[in-house]
Amino acid sequence: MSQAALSNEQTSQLQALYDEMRPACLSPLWEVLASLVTPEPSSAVVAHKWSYDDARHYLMRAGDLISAAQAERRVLILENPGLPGASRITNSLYGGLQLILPGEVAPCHRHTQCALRFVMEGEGAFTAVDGEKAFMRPFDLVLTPGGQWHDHGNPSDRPMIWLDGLDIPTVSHFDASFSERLGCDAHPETVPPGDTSSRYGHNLRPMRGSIADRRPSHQPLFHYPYAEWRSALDRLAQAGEPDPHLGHALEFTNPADGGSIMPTILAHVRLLPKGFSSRSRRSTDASIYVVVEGAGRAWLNDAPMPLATRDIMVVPSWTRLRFEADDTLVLFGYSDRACQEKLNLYREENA
Ligand code: 1HN
Repeated sequence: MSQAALSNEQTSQLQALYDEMRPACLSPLWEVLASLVTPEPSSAVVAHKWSYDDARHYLMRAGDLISAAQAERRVLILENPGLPGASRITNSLYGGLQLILPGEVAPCHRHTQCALRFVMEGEGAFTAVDGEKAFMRPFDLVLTPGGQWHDHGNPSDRPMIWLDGLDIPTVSHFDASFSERLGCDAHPETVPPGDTSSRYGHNLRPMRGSIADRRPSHQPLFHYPYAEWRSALDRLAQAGEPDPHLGHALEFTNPADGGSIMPTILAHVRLLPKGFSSRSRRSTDASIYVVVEGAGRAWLNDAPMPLATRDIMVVPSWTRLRFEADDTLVLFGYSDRACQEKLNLYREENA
């Protein structure tokens, strides 16, 4: 509503009108316009950090009480404190910590939602995508793109824990969710582990239309091993100065088109050299960060957030953010930037 004050008489007559029209499913725009169309992003999402050890404690307790098969997926949702009960870490994205104990399986299913897995702990469990196993190590990134069958298994002798990042709220927003179970624990093995990385992981792809071109053409690659991204980051750091706002930063790309890993989610890693202080920036993509290595702090709208290894932090849209690295700080991050760019919504401001 504009600033011009309403008379008491007007207010009470309007209120009577609102009461009368409510059963007809009509309501006045002028009462809500300012909160619908804000001059800049205004979010219910709040900044928050989960300490890995605290979350792990509860996850292991859940592990004592329910099996992965019983739960279908044994996951603790990282629920944004500003969105209680909404099963989301930001308004568009979901985050959770999944535990799979030695010998367990998480049965095969597929759904519209796109998922990433970022390994927090353990080695030797696998995610199988369309019947191809990707054996996972700490800080590997594994994708289960929308529509592709996936199951998990842990043949190792240690618990395996990873961060799940999905676009569940985005898909819900469009009421476009489909899912189905395969009806057995594991998809029959289709190819040996590593087959997709051999075919699509070296800036080359099987000739389109040839019999070797067997993966979905829009989303072929699904394993981005830590050993590869970490050494790429090191080589980038040795090659030049850090970007003043981002440090040394690399986006994970989809080899099909050079764009983001999945249509709704962009993921990246960055390295901030010891002693580096980034300049402040803000962007419209609320982001989730995992501290892979090192220690330091983030400043969110001038409030400090200490960072230690394996901490998980969520930063709301349009929050001024900068980092200080006490030790070489390595971060993994994911956000809905890929989706916002497609909708021409993405904006950033570098101070
Ligand atoms: C899912 O498919 C997985 O496959 C994990 O590991 C978490 C949360 C909601 C919907 C689907 C998985 C999920 C999920």
